[in-house]
Amino acid sequence: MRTVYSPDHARHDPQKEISDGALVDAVEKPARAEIVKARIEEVGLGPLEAPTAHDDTLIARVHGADYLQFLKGFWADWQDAGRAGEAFPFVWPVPGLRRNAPPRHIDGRLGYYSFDAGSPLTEGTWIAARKGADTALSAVDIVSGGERAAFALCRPPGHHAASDFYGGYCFLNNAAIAAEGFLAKGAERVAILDVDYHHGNGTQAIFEDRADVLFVSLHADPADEFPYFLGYADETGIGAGEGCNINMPLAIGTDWLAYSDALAAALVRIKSSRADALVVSLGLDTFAKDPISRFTLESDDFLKMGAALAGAGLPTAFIMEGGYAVAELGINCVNVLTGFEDAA
Ligand code: OKP
Ligand code: ZN
Repeated sequence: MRTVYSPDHARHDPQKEISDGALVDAVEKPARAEIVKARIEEVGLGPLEAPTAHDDTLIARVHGADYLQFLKGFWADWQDAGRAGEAFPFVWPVPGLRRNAPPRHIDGRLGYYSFDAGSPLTEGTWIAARKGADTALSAVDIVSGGERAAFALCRPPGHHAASDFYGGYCFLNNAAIAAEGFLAKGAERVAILDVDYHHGNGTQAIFEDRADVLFVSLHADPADEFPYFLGYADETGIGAGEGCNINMPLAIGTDWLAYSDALAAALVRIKSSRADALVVSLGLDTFAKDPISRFTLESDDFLKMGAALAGAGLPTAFIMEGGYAVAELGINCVNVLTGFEDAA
């Protein structure tokens, strides 16, 4: 399998994040992508290729123009305001306040375009995220060119980013952009399967009123886990998209036995959707030793996950999302990809 990778992911190198009431070491680190790259090389998964440059057309189908402008110009604005360190928002326009236009003040704009205080915005965030979108679109190009599958080693992740806000370590929604890529290449319908431990609230929000993109997500019950405010089973889609959003919240402690049942059900739904292509939001934070998550999958289970995904029988773009047990992240991620290849 061919992998798309850019060293520019490392331009997003947050040092600290706000978590559990403290400023602690950031977990969404460049080492995550580097250990996956090293494992790809170690097992000889296939070539590593630089992303090709794509213009903003498909990104603009996913994100608002003003949000993109905010991200692109943020670091200069932050510096103009006399700030030097990593940026964290601290006030949000929740229901009861107004969210009709971005405020002038940088702190107001930070809150306007975000949903959590746990996602450091740094000097290199925009370039890394933008290159991540190119990475996702380049994987779609490879698959559209005839390969059964390709892997986009995106970093930072994307599935929490909605059309006009960031959060959950995510800034541009790479999986959503990949889905738009398949549609632009002629797919009539695309399925997105999100196997990250956390609900992909951004991806859901982007597509929940549309029938051309089916979103299916397996994740920790949001009543007990981030992002808390989306991802419940009764969110089935809106308007034309009714029936095209499927959330499968799973209990804290879920193991492969229960997980694989839910995955099989998700794949049945995807197979019956007549989708022309599959985007997998590939988070590896369902791993038992993940430091911020509470499922109990083991490394070998990721081989079985890959084989199950191949059973959908679709051209597939894998998009890297979360996974924070860095020492085992390369093994777990590449296990999904080799499990897929061996079964495809
Ligand atoms: C991003 B992805 C724990 C803080 C957790 C948010 C987690 C974002 C996960 N104390 N912060 O879905 O892997
Ligand atoms: Zn996650």
